[in-house]
Amino acid sequence: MEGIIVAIQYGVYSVECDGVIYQTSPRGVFRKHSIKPMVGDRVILDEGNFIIKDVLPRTTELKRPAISNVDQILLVFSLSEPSFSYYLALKYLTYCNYQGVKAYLVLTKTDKSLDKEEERISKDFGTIGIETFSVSNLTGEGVEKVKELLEGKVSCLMGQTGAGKSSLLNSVDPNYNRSIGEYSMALGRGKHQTKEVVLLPYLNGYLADTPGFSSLELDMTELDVSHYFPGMEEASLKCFYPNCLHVSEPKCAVKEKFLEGNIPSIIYESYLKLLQEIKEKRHG
Ligand SMILES: Nc1nc2c(ncn2[C@@H]2O[C@H](COP(=O)(O)OP(=O)(O)O)[C@@H](O)[C@H]2O)c(=O)[nH]1
Ligand SMILES: [Mg+2]
Ligand SMILES: [Zn+2]
Repeated sequence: MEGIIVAIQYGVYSVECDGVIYQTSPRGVFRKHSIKPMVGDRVILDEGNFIIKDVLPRTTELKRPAISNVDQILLVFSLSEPSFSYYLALKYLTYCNYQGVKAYLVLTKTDKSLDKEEERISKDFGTIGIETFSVSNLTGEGVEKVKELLEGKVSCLMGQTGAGKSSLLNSVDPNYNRSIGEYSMALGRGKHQTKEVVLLPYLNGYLADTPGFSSLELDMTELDVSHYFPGMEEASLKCFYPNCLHVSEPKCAVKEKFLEGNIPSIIYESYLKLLQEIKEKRHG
């Protein structure tokens, strides 16, 4: 019978089949062929001993967080503690694009935003085709809109520790009872509360809570970034030089679009910063 791996904890694989959770393990032969089942995998359980006997082909596969078959990613960023970073948000968005998974920006802690910062951010990201949702897990404002987005999909929450991912899950359904990390002022960052990837059932779909991380190492080249940075995909195909990095090359369609269009300069500056970071990492 077919099921889905919803959690892997201490070598125990939890597989959900028609609402029933089976605590099982993969067939020994997987290890020999170095197939490592992951959370999100659609699997076939043996009818006799309930061992995982087959892993069905994946539609998508993310390494960090390790999860497969995700339909959409909700990039959760808080407006304060930690404060919003255009650069980080764009870096994550580039990663999602590169992985071929549709991503949305979810801004949390609107109850703490003084100058309606979320409206400006939402407008800025709209110029590069990114849809933004704003929520407060404290007042519940904006949560209904997020719920609509989740129905019938496998959605993965991603973002910095302390951004409010687990809180958002509890806002969506208090029965999840996800443990919430206290944001530590002393450390300047939240404590790791969510330790592993888990899939929670939600209205004909699933929601994945993931551990937050403070840095994201992109396994991408400069050329990858120059193509997958949000808003650049289409224009980058029209640049005169096929390997154009959109920095100072002539007849660059991306620079034209970004500098002459209404795209805020902070977005193009974030691109240059990301490009520089990748370059330094690759060339030492
Ligand atoms: N004021 C306010 N605090 C929030 C909101 N969302 C989360 N928090 C707080 O932010 C901290 C980190 O939340 P948590 O959900 O554990 O973040 P995670 O690490 O992304 O899962 C906790 O102290 C939450 O109470 C919000 O919308 N408004
Ligand atoms: Mg968490
Ligand atoms: Zn270019």
